[in-house]
Amino acid sequence: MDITLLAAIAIVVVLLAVGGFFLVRTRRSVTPGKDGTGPEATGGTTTAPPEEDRERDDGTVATPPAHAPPAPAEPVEEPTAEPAPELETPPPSAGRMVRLRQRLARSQNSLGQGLLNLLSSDSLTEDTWEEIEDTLITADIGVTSATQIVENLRTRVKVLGTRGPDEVRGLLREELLAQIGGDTDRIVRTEPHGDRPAVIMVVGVNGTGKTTTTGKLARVLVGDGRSVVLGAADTFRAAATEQLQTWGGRVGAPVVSKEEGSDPASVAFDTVAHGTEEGADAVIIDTAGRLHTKTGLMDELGKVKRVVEKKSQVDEVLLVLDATTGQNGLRQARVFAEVVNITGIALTKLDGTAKGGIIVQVQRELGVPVKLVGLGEGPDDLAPFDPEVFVDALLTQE
Ligand SMILES: Nc1nc2c(ncn2[C@@H]2O[C@H](COP(=O)(O)OP(=O)(O)OP(=O)(O)O)[C@@H](O)[C@H]2O)c(=O)[nH]1
Ligand SMILES: [Mg+2]
Repeated sequence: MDITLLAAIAIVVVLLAVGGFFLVRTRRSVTPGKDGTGPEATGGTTTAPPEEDRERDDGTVATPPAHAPPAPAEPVEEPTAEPAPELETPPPSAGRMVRLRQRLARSQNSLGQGLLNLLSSDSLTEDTWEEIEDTLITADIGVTSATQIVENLRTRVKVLGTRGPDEVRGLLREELLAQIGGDTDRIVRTEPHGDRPAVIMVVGVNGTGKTTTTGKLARVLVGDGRSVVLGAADTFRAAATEQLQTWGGRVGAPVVSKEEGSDPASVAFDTVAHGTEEGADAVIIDTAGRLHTKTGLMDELGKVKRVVEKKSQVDEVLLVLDATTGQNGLRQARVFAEVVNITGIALTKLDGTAKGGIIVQVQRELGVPVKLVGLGEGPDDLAPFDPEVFVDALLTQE
């Protein structure tokens, strides 16, 4: 009889525990930065605050899987924390582009060598100048800039008289640098402001490299000794969140996320809130890929930014452009600039195209500088853009 009563009580306790568990399931989750420190890394599931209290949520740990076993009726020992995986130490931002110079030389060298050969021809005929202009245009530098470069070179070659290889290289270097903007301000605004972090949004069409760039940028910042919180505001696909969590986990950057289909603006808002609570230096918000031609999706992006601005100023809106898409990239850039006021370009996949001239064209068209360049699929293949290193790699004799 006693045993039956005890069994009945145990069943009631189990049912209550399971019911309670589903009632309090956290809607926002923060995947810890896996460094074993900070409140997020305490392990286990914690009680979610009520919806209206979300902002004060200390962001404790992810939602458990729906098939989690019911909570045991009797107290059990606290599970021992998993051993913290070893965190990676990415290289700092300084010197990255020099380190990746070979990649640039490999992809852009044909342009540089083509121009140098033409300019070194015994006689610079009308046809040669035309060919020089065509070479520049083929490299996506844009007609206006190509014409300007050729005009300047013609004048300077005339003044110079003789043309040794060094002179020719020097002239071309100067002209290309002038078009790229040797002294343009390309600083990515990642400095915190008093008690709030720098806020960076990453936007662009599908597959350009947004998530990768977000992850790589987090590594750049961590390499420079900064603390970073990532926001998975691509809520279209659960895989997008996982992708970002992998990046964050490797360098100890927490990732704020919500279930698939959630409002991206609310994830972005919560990311800034969490970054502020944590005293992070910077938050980087990854957004879903969206076609610039889909008005509804572009409106949604505008909303994400406006909602974040209720919490904080947005310091950077980085448009991620795939260098291999050429003119189409420019069309995308124009529409994004209208909707969210782009402050910088991250030009990816520059390792996979000889059309590096797009840097010149996109800056000229948008009046927005290229700030970062992606030079490979490796985790540290993102570098602050340095025009001199770029032009020198272009003109390197292989
Ligand atoms: N070679 C090369 N590949 C890159 C570079 N940057 C990104 N990629 C690759 O581009 C592919 C797409 O990258 P993602 O970061 O997933 O692109 P995304 O813009 O987030 O994609 P969606 O979220 O689906 O819109 C991946 O295979 C990346 O490894 C780069 O600089 N060089
Ligand atoms: Mg993505």
